[in-house]
Amino acid sequence: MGFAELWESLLTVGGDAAAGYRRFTWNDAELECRAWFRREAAARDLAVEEDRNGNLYAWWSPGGAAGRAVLTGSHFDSVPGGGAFDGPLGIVSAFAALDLLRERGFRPSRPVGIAAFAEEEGARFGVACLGSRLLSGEIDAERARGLTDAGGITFAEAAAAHGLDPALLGRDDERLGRIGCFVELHVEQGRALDVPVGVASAIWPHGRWRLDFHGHGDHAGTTRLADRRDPMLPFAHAVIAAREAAERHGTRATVGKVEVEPGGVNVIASRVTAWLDARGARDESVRETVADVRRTAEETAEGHGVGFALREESYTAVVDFNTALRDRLAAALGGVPVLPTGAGHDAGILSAHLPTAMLFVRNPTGVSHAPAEHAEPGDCLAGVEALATVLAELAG
Ligand code: HGY
Ligand code: MN
Ligand code: MN
Ligand code: MN
Repeated sequence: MGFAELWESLLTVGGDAAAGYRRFTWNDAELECRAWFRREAAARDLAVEEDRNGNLYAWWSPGGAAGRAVLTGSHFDSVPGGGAFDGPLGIVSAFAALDLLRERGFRPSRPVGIAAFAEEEGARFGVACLGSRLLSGEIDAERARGLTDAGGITFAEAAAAHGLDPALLGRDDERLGRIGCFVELHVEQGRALDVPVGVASAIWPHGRWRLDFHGHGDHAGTTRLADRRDPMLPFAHAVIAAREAAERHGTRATVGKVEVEPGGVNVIASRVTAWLDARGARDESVRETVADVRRTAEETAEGHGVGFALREESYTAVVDFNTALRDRLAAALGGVPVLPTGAGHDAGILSAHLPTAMLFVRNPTGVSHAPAEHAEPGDCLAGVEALATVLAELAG
């Protein structure tokens, strides 16, 4: 089956392209993607496994293939209102690349696997790359078990409902020992590529911080301004401070999610919870950005008699991809651009545990995490060819 048919067969799953996808870990849409994965793997006689952390694998291990596997793949889950390509492109391209290699009579000397990592966006449980962090031990299993979704369901409860044993969540040495390297193909999420395919050099440091503002709920009409302890005000200052700090430190700070309680039009909020996403080319400039936001939030919260707390929820230092592998792939592809990204990926998490690399496919809109995210069919095919070349190079 060619890429286009594979892509079409997956694209119909997982929500409304126009309004954006809502594929959240183990919700109906994401489960349909997982079922798609199992069908396509079975159709190719690939052995399917789901590991203790909810990550899926399809293995191609023909007779004679031995040694540590070459793993490719990506994730199915999306951000709320996300695009079609972020994640799924890497998985569909992996199946299409295997089809190409088989059509050309290629037989790998080592196993080749396709992975679908769980909760890469962290859109349900709040921590990005949760599946690959658990696999590699980059997150404490007890902390992961306690993560909750918007409905108050813990990751442990959701994992159990999915048939996993929550007690087993965590680092999987045996599985990691079976993987020799991981190469993730991903749609480029900025405007940096002007040719179909590129290779990643690095991932910017990036993190997520939770800001809690505790005020005093009261009546919007009868409460004098002098008597108010309105958490909305320090929250608003913090949002502006994030933008100003980002301009000052050359970083990218975003507040894209906020929860207000109780959320009544005629009610002064009692509490506001917001999340700060901050990234930049250098660790210290990211830290300085967050410190500036914290300072403004603390000062304005105090001035309004509002309690404030800031908590780091995840942080990933700069990821410099394995240069030998990166250069080997760029050479195998005949010399393609090598570029950094401000987007986080499972390949970034795993890079501390095994050689990893990333291929980027051009995105003409440069938009990501929104319905306008796009890759042209010709560039997708170039991505599949590049991935097939890379897999043949590494598993030959
Ligand atoms: O948030 C990110 O950078 C990635 O798309 N998960
Ligand atoms: Mn993403
Ligand atoms: Mn992604
Ligand atoms: Mn009333």
